[in-house]
Amino acid sequence: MCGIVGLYGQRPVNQALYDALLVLQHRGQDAAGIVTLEKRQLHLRKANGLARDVFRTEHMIELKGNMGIGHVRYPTAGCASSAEAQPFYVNSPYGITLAHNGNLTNADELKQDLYREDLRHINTSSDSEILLNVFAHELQALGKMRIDAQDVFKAVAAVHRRCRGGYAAVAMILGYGLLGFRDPCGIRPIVFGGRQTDQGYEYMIASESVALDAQGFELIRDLKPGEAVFIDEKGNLHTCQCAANPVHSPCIFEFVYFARPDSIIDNIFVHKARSRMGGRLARKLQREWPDHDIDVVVPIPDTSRTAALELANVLGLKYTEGFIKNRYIGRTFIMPGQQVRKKSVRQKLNAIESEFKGKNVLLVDDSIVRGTTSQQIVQMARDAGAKRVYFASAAPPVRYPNVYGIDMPSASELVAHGRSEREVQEMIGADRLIFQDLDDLIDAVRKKGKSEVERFDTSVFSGHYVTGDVSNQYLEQLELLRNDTAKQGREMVANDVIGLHNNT
Ligand code: PIN
Repeated sequence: MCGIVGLYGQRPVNQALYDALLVLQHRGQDAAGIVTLEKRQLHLRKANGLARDVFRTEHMIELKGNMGIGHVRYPTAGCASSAEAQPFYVNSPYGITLAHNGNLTNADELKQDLYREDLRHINTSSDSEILLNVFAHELQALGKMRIDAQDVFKAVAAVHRRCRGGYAAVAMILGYGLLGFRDPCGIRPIVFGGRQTDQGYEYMIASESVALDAQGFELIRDLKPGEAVFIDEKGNLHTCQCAANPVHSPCIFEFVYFARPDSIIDNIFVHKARSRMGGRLARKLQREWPDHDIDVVVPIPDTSRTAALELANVLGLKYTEGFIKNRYIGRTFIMPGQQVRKKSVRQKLNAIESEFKGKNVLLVDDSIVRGTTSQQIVQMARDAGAKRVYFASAAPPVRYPNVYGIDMPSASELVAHGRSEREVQEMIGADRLIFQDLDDLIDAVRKKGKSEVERFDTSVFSGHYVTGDVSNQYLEQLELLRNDTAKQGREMVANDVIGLHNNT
């Protein structure tokens, strides 16, 4: 999962892009990058780290120009080296730079085709570089000295025909304009908006509407699945449906956990969706456990608060903040050759004893993924004196890996993979565990059928992949790439190269 932003401005865009990346920082803390366009010259700064660490005054001064794109990375495919920070650039045709959120499920095949047929070299293991080169090749294949918006859309249509998976992207084509596009299932979110300034009209394209809000851009709308928007050099907006059979299937996990609660995705308020999740879960609890003995509802900060509050309201139970999160938890410094020390949950969260002592508490979290933090938190509640510790998850059990750009653990590391709910309850050590039902989650997000969304990508819960082309062989490869042992190996290589850090 990553955050992307593109800006067509009437004045320098460096500060506005930086501010947008800060607002999108929750989508990725691994690396950040900005590229701006000044006349016919690109200025690029990208590196590993948080946006605030990557961009110093000396970099900002160099990021000149009235148009630009930015990216914050959360690694999905590929390793975590700074060479994979985005945006990526190709000099031909015209000079194109691109930033991408998502994951291509046919990246290996595309890489081979690019090499053998399109005679293009891919220098990293990032599928974003692949996406850029497919787009560049298709634009080049038109064989034109000068292009217009329709040509750009033809190249996007070809990208949709060749690429599989989830992708939302922003790109700049030198001498032509700013482009945004979304995959034919609309899995990853992307919106665009505008604002009037004294100098003229400006456009922003971004992963989440919150990036627009923060700078006074009016949300125009989400890109439709398969759609592209193009703002030409003169500031004219062009839009086009570039996919043959778009079926809107946004990722439901954005609503469960990843997106900011103050964002609106596909016309759905994320905050409201989370609140409805709490309501649905409360009604399930009432149905299945009418004679419960819960004294108090305690959210596990931060995401679950919205659902936990509504759950407590519906059940008529007391809601209290029993865990305090350390906002200043920083990076773990490691010395050369030393293993990364994982920060324990106790360093991030601390229990307030008075809220637990002698009580039957219902802990609420947005989801249970690995179950490792859930288990530690249950133990913390017991240590703080809780009589009984119950646990509620606002999402169903996560049983399958994500292949569309969310950095989920491999299947074998998911606590609910191949386990019953009862077994998960035992693993995390709770006295009782209640999960949201998938139908309830869908209804909660869709506002009981009122939204235009046709269906959601619910693959991490159901194992059903909306693009219909995810083979067992692909999932097996993913298991090898993503399991902890593989990750540790890559981390050590990356640390040797960059000589520092790891944010845990
Ligand atoms: C964390 C939100 N949320 C908490 C992420 C823990 C799963 N975990 C997914 C629960 S925050 S575990 O609120 O945004 O800080 O199941 O993997 O242990």
